Amino acid sequence: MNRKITDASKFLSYVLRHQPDAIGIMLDLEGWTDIAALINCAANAGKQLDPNLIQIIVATSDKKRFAISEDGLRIRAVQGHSSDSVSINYDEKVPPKVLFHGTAIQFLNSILKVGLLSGARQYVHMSQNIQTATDVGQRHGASVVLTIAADAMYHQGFKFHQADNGVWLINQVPPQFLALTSSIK
Ligand code: HQG
Repeated sequence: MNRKITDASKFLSYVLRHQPDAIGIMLDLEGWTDIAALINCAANAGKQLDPNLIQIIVATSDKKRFAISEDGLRIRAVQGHSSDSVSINYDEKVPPKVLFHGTAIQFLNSILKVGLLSGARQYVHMSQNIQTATDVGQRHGASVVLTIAADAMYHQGFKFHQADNGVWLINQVPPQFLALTSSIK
């Protein structure tokens, strides 16, 4: 991916997930915003976007971070939000037996003590495969992968959701449902 696309993609993540106020756009509860208004407000803030660049970002995003509405007029981030103005009504979904969460070794003691917390984001993010979890953890330091007893949690009433890009979401994971992945293989 070239530099211009990466920069614009990071900018879109910033305003569509975290700080819409930074450029004066409004996100609705489902996270959607008008593409024309987004382009205008971005330009006023000194960031050049155009419909073609936005289409390329949406189509080429490795993690399918964004979606465009069927009428082509609106865009949203499909998950990863911290903004209070967004409250996506994700369907509840039955999880697979286990899910994985990649984190960095320096967070491990705290996580094993109090569980996985969503922190600044609205949800804890989990993946269905170990490689993705490993990559996610590596963003913060030396990666360690935790196995989440999703099936057991589900049967105890915890609610699981899955965003359109496949990322699994949950409010929190108490420590008793966590294990180091290598130790249970
Ligand atoms: C950790 C990327 C201490 C947690 C990725 C993580 C993902 C705790 C960090 C998405 C903790 C939060 C999300 C506790 C959790 N004590 N640390 N009790 N509970 N943590 O970035 O899951 O490229 O908010 O393990 O691919 O790393 O943005 O979450 O290390 O899908 O599209 O606190 O972001 O996608 O970090 O990543 P993050 P994450 P994008």
